[in-house]
Amino acid sequence: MSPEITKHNGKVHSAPLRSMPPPSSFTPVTPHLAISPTVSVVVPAMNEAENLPHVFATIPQWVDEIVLVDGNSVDDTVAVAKRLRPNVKVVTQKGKGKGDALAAGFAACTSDIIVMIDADGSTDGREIINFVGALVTGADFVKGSRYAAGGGSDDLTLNRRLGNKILTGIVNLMYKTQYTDLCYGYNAFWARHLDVLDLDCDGFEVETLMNVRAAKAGLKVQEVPSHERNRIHGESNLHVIRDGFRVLKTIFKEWRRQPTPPKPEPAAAPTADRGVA
Ligand SMILES: Nc1nc2c(ncn2[C@@H]2O[C@H](COP(=O)(O)OP(=O)(O)O)[C@@H](O)[C@H]2O)c(=O)[nH]1
Ligand SMILES: [Mg+2]
Repeated sequence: MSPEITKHNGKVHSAPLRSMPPPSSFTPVTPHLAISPTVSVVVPAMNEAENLPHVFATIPQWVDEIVLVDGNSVDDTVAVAKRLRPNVKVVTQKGKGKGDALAAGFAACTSDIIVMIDADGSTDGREIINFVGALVTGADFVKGSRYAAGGGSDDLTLNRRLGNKILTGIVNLMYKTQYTDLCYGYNAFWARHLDVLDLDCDGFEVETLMNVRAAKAGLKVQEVPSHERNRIHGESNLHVIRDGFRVLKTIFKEWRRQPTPPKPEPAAAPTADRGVA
């Protein structure tokens, strides 16, 4: 609830609201909650035709825009996406890798909030509300965590678990963060912070880069619990050793980089109050 709104004797006093958008600009997202910002969901997908029906079925209808970033798939990924959601925005990535795909997808988004989920069925679109809820109540950047209370994973092998734990520990030490999970593909943020993230990497180090840059810029980062499922069809494109080293290199490279200062929240733009009703 916005600090300007007070409740007294069961009555809501909403008199001196700073920049409350008109009621018509609020979208109901649950029976108890309506939000004013618009929401884009970015889905990087490389040969995920079989998984997309499951993934798209979990994305709530109130999401304003779905951006599918196709990694030059050789299956029917794009055709299936268009059949499922005729208004899906399809972006074909020019380079290679998940990082390159996300950068292209983020650049194509037109909403106030950007959420990223995977196309393999491991991340559940029904959790999007938790990420958006954290953003509209004050967070700048929201990380899904499989290790926060209420989270979990069916998809973490022993190697991945160990690698993620060590890499998370290094980031926490170097950047004074309290992250419980580093290499997870479910995150959300206000689009105005794209400059802070300034993605310039190719591969699976992308989530680490985002988490480190968000911390270095002093963004208000919040973790929400998330449950990762097994990919439904197909094989993972991640190689634990190769990609683990890419993550490690990213962590150390970022140490020397000057952070980009975040943009302040706009005071009174039409969709800018990011209010909750
Ligand atoms: N567009 C695009 N998507 C990718 C690429 N590499 C991985 N992805 C997608 O990123 C998500 C996570 O990849 P995945 O292989 O499942 O890695 P894992 O979840 O770490 O095992 C899936 O939706 C993939 O289809 C890529 O090079 N381009
Ligand atoms: Mg996966």
